[in-house]
Amino acid sequence: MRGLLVFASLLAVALSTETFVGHQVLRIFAADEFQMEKVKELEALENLQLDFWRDPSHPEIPIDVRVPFSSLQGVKVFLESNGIQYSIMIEDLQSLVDEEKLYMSRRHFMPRSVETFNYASYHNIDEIYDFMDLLVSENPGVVSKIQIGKSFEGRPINILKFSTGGTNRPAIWIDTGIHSREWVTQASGVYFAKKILDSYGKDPSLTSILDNFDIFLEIITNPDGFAFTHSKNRMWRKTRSINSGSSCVGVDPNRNWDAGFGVAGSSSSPCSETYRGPYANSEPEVKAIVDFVKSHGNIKAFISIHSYSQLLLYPFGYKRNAAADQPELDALAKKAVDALASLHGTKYKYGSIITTIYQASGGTIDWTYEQGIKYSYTFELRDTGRYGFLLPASQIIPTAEETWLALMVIMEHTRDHPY
Ligand code: 0X9
Ligand code: ZN
Repeated sequence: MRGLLVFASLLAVALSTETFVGHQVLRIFAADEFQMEKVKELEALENLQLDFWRDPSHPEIPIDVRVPFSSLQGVKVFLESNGIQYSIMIEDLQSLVDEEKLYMSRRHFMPRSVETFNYASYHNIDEIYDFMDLLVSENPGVVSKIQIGKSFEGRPINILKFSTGGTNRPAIWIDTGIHSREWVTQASGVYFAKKILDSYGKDPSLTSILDNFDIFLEIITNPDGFAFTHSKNRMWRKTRSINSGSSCVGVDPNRNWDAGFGVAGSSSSPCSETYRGPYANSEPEVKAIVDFVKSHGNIKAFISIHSYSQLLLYPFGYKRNAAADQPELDALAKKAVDALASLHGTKYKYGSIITTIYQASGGTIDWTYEQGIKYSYTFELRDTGRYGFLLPASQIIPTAEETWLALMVIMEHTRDHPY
């Protein structure tokens, strides 16, 4: 028996893939500030190894947390003894991970063209980088690839540039996957790339946008993290940089920007999922975008795409002050989420980050907004938590196509309101 156990653990080490056997995702309904504080006490206990998929925010928004098997009993007893309601949202996380793997493994043949690429499946970094090359080689007049930097582990950081000419035209930026485990976002990025090319010359609105603006699209914004979600740990969120003095790896790239860096709404602990890093722009993945945005100097809309929760958010995240353009940003957000809902009825909430979810400092769009990019938005795509980050592949296309409608509303408004 002992030998068998030793063998099993050796095997797990050899394969070194994180498993989630017995992990559950609990949905916690903290009814008031007191209960919220109680849940935060849990969050502070690092040995429980809790992974908050959705942090405590308002009493109306449930908290979602992945609990390893070894902590389950304790967490449930704690909640019950404090009278805090919860439900089990995901009974057995590993079975969802297994299903996703199985689905990916039986999907396909190597795509020889952008036409035969499987948009309804999740793909790894090699497949998406190959897709980008195919896209460029099939459409050299409209799309090109630019390497804007290298990740911590040395992977190229590539963006796609869609352009029909001109020099340093005003531009729209879209990024997906800055949090690596939010797989529906990278998959949607792939869909957007194809959609832009299919629409140019056919859809008058997209055509007029692309005749006046360049579009930059970064599909894999956190390449090391994304590779890691495929090879080792499906639930990896952060970058993969080594933290000196700690055995915990990675920085939250959405807490690493130079906007309210270090104030409340991020963690100073390298082991936290919201670790801000040693200093602003410490992550090469963030620095690459910062340098690009600054040297470009003419970006008019910046849209950073996350999942999950079904939200469309604008600045600020690090402070309570309303953005100077709040009325316009709010009205445009409403229009965008209405367009999004028109396709499949998917409901989004919208508002500023700090009022809609929670204080988050050092976030992408606070920085871009303070750089003068008025139309700075963050999406949180599907779902509201049934599957969370493990959204079934069957929802990729519906998610991407409804999101595209919202993106079009923001891009049209940007086109029609030059500043
Ligand atoms: O906490 C986050 O970074 C985002 N939620 S997620 O589940 N995708 O991790 C929300 C923060 C939104 N703020 C900015 N994008 N700046
Ligand atoms: Zn995210």
